[in-house]
Amino acid sequence: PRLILATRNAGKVSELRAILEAADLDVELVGADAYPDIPDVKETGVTFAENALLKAHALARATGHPAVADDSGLCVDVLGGAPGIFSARWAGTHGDDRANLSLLLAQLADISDEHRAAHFACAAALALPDGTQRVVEGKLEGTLRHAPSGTGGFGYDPILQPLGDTRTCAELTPNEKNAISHRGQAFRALAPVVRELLG
Ligand code: ITT
Repeated sequence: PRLILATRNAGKVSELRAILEAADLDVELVGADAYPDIPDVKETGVTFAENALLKAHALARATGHPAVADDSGLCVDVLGGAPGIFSARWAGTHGDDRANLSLLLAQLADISDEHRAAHFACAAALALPDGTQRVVEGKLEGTLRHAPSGTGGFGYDPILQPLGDTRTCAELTPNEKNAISHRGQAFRALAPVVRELLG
């Protein structure tokens, strides 16, 4: 069967392909780019799980194929969990990673190292055209650097240093990041569910 990757974020697409291919599912992974006429769904949920389900259902309904979606973000303790579900548009323009990261660093400029705890969160949703749905979550804990470092990954990767590492997520190889990341955890947990429901 065909499994639609219900995301238009290129960074997510490459990570999802690697994570789901390693799970060795018997599916054909097809990006949302194959369906350019399907409009973007409004992310009106108030949680990562709600938004992931909205995206998965929209693509499953529109394509007639099962779809998986990711909703994710960076949650900063000292900001009460912000940017959270607003991570992709923290500085105003959706998907402007550079502006989002700069604004966040400016907001945290006076915060000392011991108060820079943060985590990446990811909700991974599966929806079938008949309305069946599943959602699972993953989390990567770390601390925020004062300046970006590294060129890998996307989004806030250059400033999040996972607990137990001396590098930022942008300094990890793709495989190293996927092995510990919020997205890796969530989609590895979703893989057996995909296998079960899509047989
Ligand atoms: P889709 O809705 O099309 O999937 P999006 O980029 O709009 O793409 P989200 O609404 O889930 O997706 O926003 C996720 C944002 O959170 C993303 O733009 C990054 O800024 C941040 N983010 C999520 N996962 C990340 C990761 O692994 N590394 C760095 N930043 C991440």
